[in-house]
Amino acid sequence: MSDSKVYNDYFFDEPIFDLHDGGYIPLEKADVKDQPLNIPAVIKPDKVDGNDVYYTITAQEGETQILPGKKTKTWGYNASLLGQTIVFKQGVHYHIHLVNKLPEVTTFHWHGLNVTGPVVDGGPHAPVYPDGSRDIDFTLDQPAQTDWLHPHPCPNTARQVWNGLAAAVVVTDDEEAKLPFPRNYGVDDIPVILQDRSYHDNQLDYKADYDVDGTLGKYALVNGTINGVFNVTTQRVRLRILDGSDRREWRLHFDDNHEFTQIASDGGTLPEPVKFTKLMLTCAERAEVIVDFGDKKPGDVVTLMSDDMPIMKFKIGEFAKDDTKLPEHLTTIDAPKVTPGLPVTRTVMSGMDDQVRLDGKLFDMQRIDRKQKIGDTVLWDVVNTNDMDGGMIHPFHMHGCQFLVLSRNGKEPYPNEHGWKDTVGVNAGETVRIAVQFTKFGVYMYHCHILEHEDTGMMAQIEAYDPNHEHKYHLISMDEMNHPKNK
Ligand SMILES: [Cu+2]
Repeated sequence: MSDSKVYNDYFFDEPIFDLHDGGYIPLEKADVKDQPLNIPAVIKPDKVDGNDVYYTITAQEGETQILPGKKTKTWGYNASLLGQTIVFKQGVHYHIHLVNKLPEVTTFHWHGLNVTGPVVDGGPHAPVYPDGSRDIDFTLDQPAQTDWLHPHPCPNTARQVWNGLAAAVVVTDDEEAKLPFPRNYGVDDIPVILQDRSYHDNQLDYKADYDVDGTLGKYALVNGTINGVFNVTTQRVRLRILDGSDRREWRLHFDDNHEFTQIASDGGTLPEPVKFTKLMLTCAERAEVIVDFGDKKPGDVVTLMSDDMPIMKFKIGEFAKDDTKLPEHLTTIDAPKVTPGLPVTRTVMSGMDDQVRLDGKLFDMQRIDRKQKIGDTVLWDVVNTNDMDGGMIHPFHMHGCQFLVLSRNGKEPYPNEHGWKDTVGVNAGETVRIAVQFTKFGVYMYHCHILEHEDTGMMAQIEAYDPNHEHKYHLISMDEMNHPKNK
């Protein structure tokens, strides 16, 4: 990539951007004073024993000061809202005690982690009932990346995320640690969790705001803060941006058109840094970017926008000069060779509203829709048919793997899609070809990550199998998940 190339494009198909349909709710400016941006605390381990690290993660109710006046009843992981940030290191064996202090069943899904399914992965087959707990353990064996923890209980994922459950997961490794990236958490390396909510007398009311095509809120929140301000004390700041919304796409840019450099996507470091002035994320996608404020002086304010609405500010303070340049080559993606002789897997996302389907069907927790052998690399054509009202972008997510995006309607993927991903926004009428390899056995979900589409049933299951070791799975029904016989 040439050093000078700066992209000024959101790339996705503009006619289906999330602002044209009848139910679209544009962001509004909230009548809330600027306030410090919430930086979630990093979770502390219960115990460290050599290479074994123990955590307790509790899904809990709480209250959060979001708007002036009455606090808002919210949910979070070890926090009143969102969650403490969980930092994992490649190669470490983690033991996690999952506790549910919510009044209803939930699950703990590790979005982006390659762990066995369906239980450790935390989909709907791994319920944790109120006042109950579950213990999982896994050895983290994937590269540095930004993932996230969120609930996944069918059909209540969207409401539980809306209530506040979402935590940033930061994976580190020795290779990424050598790259000249900012990595001082909370100082020059911060999560930017993008969400939108409306409030009713300062409270959330999911039912009132519900939209079957994806629930939107009128106020933008970053890390749970409305009109948040981050004090910049270093020349370069790394933002771990996550679209943690139920439905909203974010079209990000700075008010002064400041450029920024993407260094990582969902599954970790990009092969080459990509410079932008605009970046669009669809639900559940992540982008790590570095913003170099070297051209700013103390007192300057740079505002991050989505479309025409300010969503947070960077207030420039004193900082030491740091003109560190990124190398042109960041990492090598070891693309697995496609296994010869296997057909292309074709999967179709169709419809809008309550007509959304995956491969023409609604989700059934007790049906295995596909199988793929562990270690095989299979081409998947992920299709978004454009059969209603001009269509919409469906963000396609797979559990249990990171995939490579090979093409969009036969053309090159977007310039920031050359790294590992677990979620890809598919335009209406588009076929996105991806290369999929599972490394762990399990039953995994794949679905649209507009959470209300997922809850409606735009989801299916694949078994990643090891022909030499048969695994039996107890696939519970949605009824059993929601109404345990003997919890
Ligand atoms: Cu969808």
